Amino acid sequence: MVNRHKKMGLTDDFVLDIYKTMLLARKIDERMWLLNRSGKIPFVISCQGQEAAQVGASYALNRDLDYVAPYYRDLGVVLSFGMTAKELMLSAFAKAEDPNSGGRQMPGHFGQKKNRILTGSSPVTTQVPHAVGIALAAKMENRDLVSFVTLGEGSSNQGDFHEGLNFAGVHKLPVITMVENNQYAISVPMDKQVASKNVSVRAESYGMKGVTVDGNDPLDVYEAVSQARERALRGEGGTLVEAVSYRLTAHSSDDDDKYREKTEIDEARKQDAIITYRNYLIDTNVLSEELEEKITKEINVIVNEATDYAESKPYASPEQAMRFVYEE
Ligand SMILES: Cc1ncc(C[n+]2csc(CCOP(=O)(O)OP(=O)(O)O)c2C)c(N)n1
Ligand SMILES: [Mg+2]
Repeated sequence: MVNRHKKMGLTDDFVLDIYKTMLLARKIDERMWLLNRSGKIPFVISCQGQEAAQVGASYALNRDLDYVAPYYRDLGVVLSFGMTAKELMLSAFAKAEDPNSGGRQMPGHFGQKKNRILTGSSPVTTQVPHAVGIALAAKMENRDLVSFVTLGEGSSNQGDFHEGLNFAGVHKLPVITMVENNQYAISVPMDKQVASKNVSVRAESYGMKGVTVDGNDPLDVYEAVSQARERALRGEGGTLVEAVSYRLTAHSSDDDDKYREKTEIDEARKQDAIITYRNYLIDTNVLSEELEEKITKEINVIVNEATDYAESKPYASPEQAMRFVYEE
């Protein structure tokens, strides 16, 4: 087995940490589905199938400095940037202590100032011009940081995507845009969304570099985003990264995905990075079965504690409903 991470100059601890964060995201997500189906939380929108892209990309960024404008599936991004399992569960239960919105927003509307996670809106792609704005500020203030924004491939057909990337291209702004191509926009498959072979080719029209990577391979994504970050800091402008994987769950807890064949999902599950990356770590002796058991136990404790904590906390008081809406 070729030890790719060593060739890339990455330590065993670092690549193991990527796996732990991916697994934590998956386990939180799976718990949320159980809570939803047992009537305890109202809504889930999953990261399942996209953890490798999300965590691989995040670990290539400076997680103490860079800004992120994530989209609703980015559990792996926000966990990497310091949001905790407890905080995510508080949001899922819509409790007052939820740092994202105090329980006001649907889950998946991430936002946390202390970790430089920009708050997002429900209309898809609005985060792109926001992230470009951060990149403009970074350039104007001569700060050595990048802004990182994600979206789905379906969302890359919205005007905000074109406007944001065009502006970033003209002004050579340090923004990395990652399209998480999971092959579907709710029920619409990729070939009914986009006529070009892939999304990354659009980069050329914005005068920036575009690259398509295997979204099931965290190291592939890591490499592409690292290079994008270096280019951005050298003043060479933005990059459009397209990470191709597959949406392993229905669009959301309210979607019945009968529009696609079960065999297609089964086939995609064979490429699930939670399995393939785990196998890579076993083959390169980073992970052993004992260590895996220990990690799984630790994550179970984190997820259980987060669930119990969030469930026991109070909802916001009715008087809070108008806060941040009207001047007080
Ligand atoms: C402007 C806008 N149009 C439509 C919607 C409804 N909507 C929410 S998610 C979604 C699909 C987006 O697909 P994609 O960008 O591929 O992301 P994915 O959910 O597959 O990760 C749609 C149409 C919305 N939120 N905002
Ligand atoms: Mg999609």
